[in-house]
Amino acid sequence: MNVIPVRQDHRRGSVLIIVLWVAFGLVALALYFAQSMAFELRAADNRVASLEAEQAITAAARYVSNVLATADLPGKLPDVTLYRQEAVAVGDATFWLIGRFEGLLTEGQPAFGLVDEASKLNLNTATVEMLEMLPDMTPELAAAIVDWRDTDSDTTDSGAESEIYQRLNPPYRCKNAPFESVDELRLVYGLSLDLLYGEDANLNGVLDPNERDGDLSPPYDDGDGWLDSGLLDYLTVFSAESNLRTNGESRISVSTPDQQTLGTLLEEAFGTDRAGAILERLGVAATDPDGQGGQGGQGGQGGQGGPSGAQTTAPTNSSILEFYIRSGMTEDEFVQIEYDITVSTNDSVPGLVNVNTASETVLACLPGIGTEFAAALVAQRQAQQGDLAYTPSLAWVVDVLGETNAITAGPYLTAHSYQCTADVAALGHFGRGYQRAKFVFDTRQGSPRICYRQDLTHLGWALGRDVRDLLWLAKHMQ
Ligand SMILES: [Ca+2]
Ligand SMILES: [Ca+2]
Ligand SMILES: [Ca+2]
Ligand SMILES: [Ca+2]
Repeated sequence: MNVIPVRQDHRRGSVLIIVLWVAFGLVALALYFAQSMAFELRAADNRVASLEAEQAITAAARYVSNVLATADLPGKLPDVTLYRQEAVAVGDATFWLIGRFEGLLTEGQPAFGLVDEASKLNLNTATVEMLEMLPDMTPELAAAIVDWRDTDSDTTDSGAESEIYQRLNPPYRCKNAPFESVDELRLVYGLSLDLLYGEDANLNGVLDPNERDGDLSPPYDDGDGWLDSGLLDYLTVFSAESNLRTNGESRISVSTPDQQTLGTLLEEAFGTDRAGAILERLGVAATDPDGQGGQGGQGGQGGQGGPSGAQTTAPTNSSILEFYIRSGMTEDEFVQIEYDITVSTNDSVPGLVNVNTASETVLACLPGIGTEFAAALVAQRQAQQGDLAYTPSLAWVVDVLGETNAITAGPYLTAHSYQCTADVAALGHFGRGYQRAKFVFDTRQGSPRICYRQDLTHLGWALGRDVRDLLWLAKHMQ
C-alpha cells in the first residue's frame, strides 16, 4: 500500500519536469519568433527608408530641373543662394546636392550645390599638351587618351592604338571615337583607378577619415591632410555651348566680321556713331550707301586696316575675346553683346572652359594661362563676386592675362555654362536608407534635359561628419 503513492509522486515529478521543459521550449520558440519578427520589421523598415530616399532623389532631379528652367539667362547657372541644396525635406526623406568648394576646404565637410560641367576640361577636345598639365598625368597617358578618341590608328608619340589593346587579356580594340562618359577612361591603356579617383574614394570633394589615414583603411593616401583629387574631378565629356542668341536666333560670327550683320548688331546696341567707330577700329570695310568708306581703319593690335577702299579684309579673330581686344570696346559694352557673338558656325561649341567657375588646376591646363596666371584668375574672380544680377562675362580676363595671353587663351574660354551636375545624396526616415545618384543636365534646348545618370550609392557615405552627427543626435533625442 505504501509503494503506489511513492510511484505516483515519481510520476507527478516527471510530468512536472516535462511540462516545465515544454513550457521552456514554448517560451524559447516565442522569443525566437519575436526576435526574428523584430529583424524582419527592421529590414522592412530599412527597405521603406531606401524607397523614401529613392523617391527623394527623383524629387531632387525634378527640383533641379525647375531651378535650371527658371534661370534668368540661358547659359548662366543659378547662384547657390537662389536654390536649396542642403538637407531639403521631401516628406520623411531628406536630400542634399553634393557640390565642390570654391576656395578653402572645411575639413571633412562637403560643399553643397550644383557643379558646372564647363568648369572642367573636356576629354573630347583637350589636346595632349593640355591633358599633360593635369596632376599626376604622364605624357604616355595623355597621348593614349587622345589616341582613344581620335578616328585614326596612328599612335601619337607614346600613346596607344588597337595594336596595344589587342595584346591585353582580354584583348579589345581602341575606340577611335569620342568619349561618352568620363568613367570610360578605365578602358584607356595605362590608366589606374588610383589615378581616376585619387584619394577621394567617395568622390565628395573632401577628405574623409579613411582618406587621410595612410594605408590604415582603403584607399591608400599620403596622410598629409590635403585631398589629392583624381582625374574624375577635373574632366567632363558634357561641356558644349549653345550657339544661339538669347532671342533664339543663331549667334553672329565675328571670326571674319561682316560689316552688315555686325554693323546692325552694334548699331542696335550702341547707336550709329559708336558702331561706326568700333567697325573702324576693327578694320571692317564700311560700304555705307552715304559713301563714308572705311578710310583710316586702325586695324587694332597689329592688324592692318588695309588700303582705303570699299573691300578691305578685316583681320580674323580666333575668339570673341580677341574680337573684344581688337574692337576697343569698353568692358560694359562687350557684356551687352557677348551673348550674341561667336567665332563658330556650328550649332554648339564643345569643350570651352568657363573662366568664371573653373578651378585653378583646370585653368592651369589652358594655353595662355598655365600655372603662371591660374591662381591670379581665381583670386580676381573671387574678389569681384557677389552681384547676383551680373551678366557673366569674359572681358575681365584681359586685365589679368594681358592682351597677348588673352588672345592665346581666348579660343578655349567662355563665360557661359549649359550643362551641370546634380550629385544627389538622400536619406529616408530616421536617417536610414542612404542612396546617391548623379545627374547631368543639359540646358541647350531651353528646357533642361537629363543626359546622364549614374548610381553612386556603392561609394558609401559622402555627406561628411556634421550630417552624421546631427542624425545621431536626432535619433537619441527621440
Ligand atoms: Ca585612334
Ligand atoms: Ca572624400
Ligand atoms: Ca586611407
Ligand atoms: Ca593627401
